[in-house]
Amino acid sequence: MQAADWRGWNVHPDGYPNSVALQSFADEVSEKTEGRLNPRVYNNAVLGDQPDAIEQTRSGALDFGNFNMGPMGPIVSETNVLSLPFLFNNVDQMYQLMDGEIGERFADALAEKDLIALSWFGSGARSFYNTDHPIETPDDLQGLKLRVMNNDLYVQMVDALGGNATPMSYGEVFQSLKTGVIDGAENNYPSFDSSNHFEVAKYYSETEHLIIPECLCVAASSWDALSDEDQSIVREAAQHAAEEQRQLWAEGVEKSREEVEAAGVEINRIDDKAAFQSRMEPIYQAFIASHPDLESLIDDIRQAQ
Ligand code: GTR
Repeated sequence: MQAADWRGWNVHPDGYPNSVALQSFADEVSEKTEGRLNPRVYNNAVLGDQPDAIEQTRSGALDFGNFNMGPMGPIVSETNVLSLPFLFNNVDQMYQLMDGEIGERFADALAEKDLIALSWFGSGARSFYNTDHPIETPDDLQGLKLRVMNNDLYVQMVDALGGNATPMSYGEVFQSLKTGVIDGAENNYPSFDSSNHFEVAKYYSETEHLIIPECLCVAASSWDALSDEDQSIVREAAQHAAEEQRQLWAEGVEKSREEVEAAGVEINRIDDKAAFQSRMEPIYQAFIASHPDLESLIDDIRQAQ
């Protein structure tokens, strides 16, 4: 077989847990295939924004990528379940479920759309931040213009909380915060930190409304072109990368939290999230009404916790 160069998409900068783990994946694959396969990771979304990169990977124009299941929803409808707010109780339970039979169900759905999910990365819990004031109750979101990822469920989520949702690509958020086009956004600590959003948005409120897994996904056409031996090497390297990412993630969350706090961000914990959760009920009901086939998957996830 001829040597293949694989191109991989990554939204994050150098040094971010995912970037480090993706590089380890690339190195392990090159080494163990003795150069038959040479993956190269392109950081900072230089190959396009996330919805675009997902499509490019489906078509085989890109070979792999680390994708969040949020922007995956419009393409692989089953993965929308993972964008339902407050679905998982915590990150550990998300990992446990995604590593088991539940995760296989999502991987099957992705495979039907030509994406081979080889392992699951974490992206912690996402919370709201803004330039104006702390969010303590849902009423504090009233009237705030908030950026969300590209998925209609997030528009519904922000609407239900009284804010105005603006779907926008990740790369545009910093400038939009600075110029006042938006008042805030939502993300985990490492992204809030590495994107520099914390320089503008000085209030971070721990709503922890979304715990969304991410995949290390390979294009089906690139995967099918591999020998059995190389497929096992790639799969194993992806699993090692996920182990490393989760470890670095856990450390990174704490580090980023401390860094943004030291930079003057006011952080508030929200011990009782019930007021936020109860506003999400209509979203679950509408989702189940329009996707009755996915109700059992939601039930299985809830019951397993
Ligand atoms: C990050 C996630 C990215 C991207 C980004 C965003 O936490 O890792 O894949 O989805 O958030 O908000 O667009």
